[in-house]
Parts: sequence; structure tokens; C-alpha cells
Amino acid sequence: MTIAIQNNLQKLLVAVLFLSFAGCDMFRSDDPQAGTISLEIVNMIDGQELVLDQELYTSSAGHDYSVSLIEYILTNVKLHRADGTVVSLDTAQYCNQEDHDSRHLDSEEIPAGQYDSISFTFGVDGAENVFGSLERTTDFDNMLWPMMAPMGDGTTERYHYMRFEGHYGVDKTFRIHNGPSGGSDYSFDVSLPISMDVDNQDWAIELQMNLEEWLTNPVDWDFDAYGMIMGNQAAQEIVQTNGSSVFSIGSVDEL
Ligand SMILES: [Cu+2]
Repeated sequence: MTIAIQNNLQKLLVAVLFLSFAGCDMFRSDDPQAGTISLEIVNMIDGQELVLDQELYTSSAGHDYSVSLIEYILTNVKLHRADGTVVSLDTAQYCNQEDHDSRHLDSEEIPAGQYDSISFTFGVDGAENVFGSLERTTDFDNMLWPMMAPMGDGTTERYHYMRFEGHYGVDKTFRIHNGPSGGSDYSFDVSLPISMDVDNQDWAIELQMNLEEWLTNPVDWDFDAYGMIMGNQAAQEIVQTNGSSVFSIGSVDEL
């Protein structure tokens, strides 16, 4: 072997050693990496995905009913990490059964870490519930909650939290409209546990609204007893109380 070849071999060896050490630093970081999250909101009844109009369900008060409309607003959707940090996903989401896109939050980047809960407000919190505070889209504008004396303070209009409508009995209609009746705040906060260790993956959370729970637990909702409830604060309180068991996590998946 000539000196020249030997020198070249030595240079090559040095280069390979250098690259393998450098590689440790450059490509093999132990720090967890950011990931992405997407959120799907699914409307369910009795454990199955809601079918509008066609399907007949039975309420716990004993009425056979079908659903013709379900639309609602979720605000301040947040993910919480075990270390206490909060990641905001969405400030306000209009959801409608008839529009799949309205119930799907596109994937967005979230910091690495261990996540242990998701939280949001059902409806719009009292202080924030002023018409015009949400983005001026047709969907949000359509959720207008009129404020009229003597029902309300007459000062400013607000937003419905939800319209849940359908048919029951032979040809009767139910309309559960809830919102800031009489200017009071019937929105409520929801927090659900999840387990998600984000380190360079794409994640998907399925959030379920279990519609039958609006009609029971703790109060069995009698369609005959409640007609138009927008001015009925006692009815708004029942909707709010029944709402505590409406939401659940369907799945948390690493994609
Ligand atoms: Cu209404």
C-alpha cells in the first residue's frame, strides 16, 4: 500500500468518525418534537351517529322523536398539558349536523408534551356573549338571540348556544333553543380527560355530543311540558344541568 492510499484511507476514516459523531447531534435529538392535532365533533344518539329526520328515537320521558336540526356553538376550545400549560385550539366553533366541515377542526401544530385534558365552553360565556363578538359569518349571525324587554335587558343582542329541533308524537314539534334567557348566563364549561403524549406525531380527537343526554340525567325532559323555552329560565336551567353529561371523548388516536 502506497503512502498516498494510506493517507486517503486515514482521511476517510476521520471523516466517517466525524460524521457519525456529528450525526448524534444533528439527527438524534432526545427533545420531544411538536405534533399536530385534529378534532372531529360527532353528534350521537343512543351510541350511534345521529341520522337526521329518518331515524326514530325514544326519549327517557317516553316520547318517540326524530331530529330535524342540531346546531350549536363551542367556544374557547383548549388542550391542557400535565405541566399546566394550555394550548388554545379554537376560539369559537359553529357546529351543524348537516355540514360535516363545521364539525371538523383542521389539524394544527401543537407543542410536544403530555396532554391530559381538553376543555371548552358550551355556548358563549356571559361576559363574551354580545352580538358581534364572534366572527361575522352567516352561521354565527344566524345564531342571533334577540333581547327584548321585558324578557331581557333590551340593551344588546346575543347568541343562541344551541338549536335542537325535531318531531315527536303524531305531528308535534319540539324546539329546544338555549341561550342567555333574560340576560342570564346558562353556558357551561366542559373538561374531559384525554391521554396524549405528543412527540412528532399527528393526533386525532373525536369529541361526542350524546344528544339523548339533553333529555335526561338528571331531569327527564317532557316535550309536552316545554314548548318555546327561550323566555323560560327554569327550562334553561334544566338544559344546562342535563348538559353536564352530554359530552364525552369517543377516541384519541395517533394517526
Ligand atoms: Cu331561539
